[in-house]
Amino acid sequence: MYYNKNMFDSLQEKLTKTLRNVQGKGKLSERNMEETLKEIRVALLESDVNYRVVKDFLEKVRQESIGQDVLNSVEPGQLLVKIVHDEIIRLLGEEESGINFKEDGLTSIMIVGLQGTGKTTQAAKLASLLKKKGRKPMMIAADIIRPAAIEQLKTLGDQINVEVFSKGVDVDVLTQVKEGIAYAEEKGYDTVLIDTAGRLQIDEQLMKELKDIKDLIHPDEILLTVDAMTGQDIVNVANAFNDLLEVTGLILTKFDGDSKGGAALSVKAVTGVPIKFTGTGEKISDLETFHPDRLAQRILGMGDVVSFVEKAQEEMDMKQAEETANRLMEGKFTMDDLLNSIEQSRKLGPLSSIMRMMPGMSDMANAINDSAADEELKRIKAIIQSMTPAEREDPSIMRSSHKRRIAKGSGTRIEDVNKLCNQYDKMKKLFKNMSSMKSLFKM
Ligand SMILES: Nc1nc2c(ncn2[C@@H]2O[C@H](COP(=O)(O)OP(=O)(O)O)[C@@H](O)[C@H]2O)c(=O)[nH]1
Ligand SMILES: [Mg+2]
Repeated sequence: MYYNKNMFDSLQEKLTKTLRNVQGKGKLSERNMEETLKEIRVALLESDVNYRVVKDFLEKVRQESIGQDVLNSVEPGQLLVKIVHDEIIRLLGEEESGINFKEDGLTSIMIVGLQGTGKTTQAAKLASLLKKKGRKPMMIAADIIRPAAIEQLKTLGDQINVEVFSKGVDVDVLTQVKEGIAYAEEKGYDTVLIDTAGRLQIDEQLMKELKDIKDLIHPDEILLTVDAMTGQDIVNVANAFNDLLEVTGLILTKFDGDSKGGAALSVKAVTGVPIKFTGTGEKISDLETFHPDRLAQRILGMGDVVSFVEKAQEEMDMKQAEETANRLMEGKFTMDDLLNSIEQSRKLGPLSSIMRMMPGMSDMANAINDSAADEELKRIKAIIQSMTPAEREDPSIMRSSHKRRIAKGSGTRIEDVNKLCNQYDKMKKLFKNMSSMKSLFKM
């Protein structure tokens, strides 16, 4: 899970502060414990978590704490962190729940939700995700009140190379869906995503239309998009849809926004419907499978190492990385290798957001000046690019005159060039030592 902005920052800050106060304490007195629980309560409520959810949450934490004999344990503070962490996971849904695909034949997924919550966008994002996983998706335009809505879906379909079935605005919705399904079966698609209409508010007509579609095709999934920015009302909306349609999963959209996040935390607990995906931006690739444990870790400021690694693997050119690693181990390390590794790591995003995903680094991340770090890396890149191939291969051949030329060519100072050369030497030595160790141990 990768967040550009930090929806849960303020909750995280408060919780870590509270939990830090009790961590390291040899013993936790009853009064201490009560105080901590009170602080957690305030933090949750201030972050918009539903009050009943908060009550239940604290009750569970208290019970667990007593059950685990926190008051006498060696490091009660840490245990409390663990208990709170587990309870947050419980809130969010204990396990990941993906799409229920039919073993055989066409899987149908209805996407429902209020207007503007991101149905059409998520339909396309999901189609694209499924396609990447080797499925053959098609989309049906079932929001046919406005021609623009059909156009929007078609444009997205073109972008991701997924066919969109639509007979225009003159056909009624049920016919549209029915013919769409028949068409998908005939064409050998294995998944259809149905982009339905929404309204600004829940109304009878909309609900009837959705119910009729449901009764007609008995979809395998009914996914409800809810806008994380909506706040507390999210829970009411989700309840209303679920009561009528028995929603099978939630997609929390606009997770990249800066709402307080608490409503998003409550929605699973209140409705019982699992969160399946989060929408984290407007781009097609901004849809992520929801991992309760990872979000819980992040909320507690424990970092999100798993996501970090995944993100890294996704973005890095693995083959190139491997080649570089091999060269390093052979004791060959050129300026080009250095440049490559810098460019690879830049693909992960701004330094501060990378740091934020590491355990215990969030304070430091806040202190990082991304633009300064960026400047430094740009400088290094310019310097390396001003070297001749021979110099990149073996920087030790460079004399002062060469360095002056490079400084001039890259718009830097000769001190900058020297600094880079020193860093390079250090790294090279380090890798040499590593490779001699490797041969020593015959790894
Ligand atoms: N920031 C952000 N914007 C989103 C996200 N999902 C959708 N949007 C935007 O929200 C607006 C409404 O989306 P749309 O799919 O048309 O909503 P619909 O009316 O439910 O079909 C569009 O401008 C989308 O680009 C998301 O996850 N994050
Ligand atoms: Mg739409």
